[in-house]
Amino acid sequence: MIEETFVMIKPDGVRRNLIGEVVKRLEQKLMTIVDIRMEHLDQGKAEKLYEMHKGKDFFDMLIEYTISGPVVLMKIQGEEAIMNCRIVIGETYPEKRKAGSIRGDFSPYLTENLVHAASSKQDAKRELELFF
Ligand code: FUP
Repeated sequence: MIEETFVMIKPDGVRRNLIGEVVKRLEQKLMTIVDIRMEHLDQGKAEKLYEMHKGKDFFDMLIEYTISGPVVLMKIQGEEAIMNCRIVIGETYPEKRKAGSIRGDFSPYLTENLVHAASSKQDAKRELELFF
């Protein structure tokens, strides 16, 4: 089933000139970018994106990192796009990441992990409404 989802290249991905790499990997998985823009998120928008983590010990650090530079916001369309974009970006925890995923190939860190992708249908809808 064709779905739409939200993917964001985080500030470290932009700083490391990995925009093209991320876009290439999404497109080679047949995910289509239907909208894209660059933005430097303010604290309010970053806190909305990560509202499910409010109150956790890593929340403040996560927000500070998310607003540390411009990000690339993308609306992605494709077959089972929510699941397939998650496969392309890789696992949350470094010990679970596989080589061949973006996080697995480019980030050894838990927080600075280059890219975000919505992890459920509800999150995809909420995040797309927040940014597009
Ligand atoms: P993910 O969907 O893979 O980005 O992971 P989560 O929604 O669980 O977490 C959001 C972000 O918080 C992740 F990108 C990494 C970061 N994080 C931490 O910094 N510390 C933690 O203990 C858990 C997550």
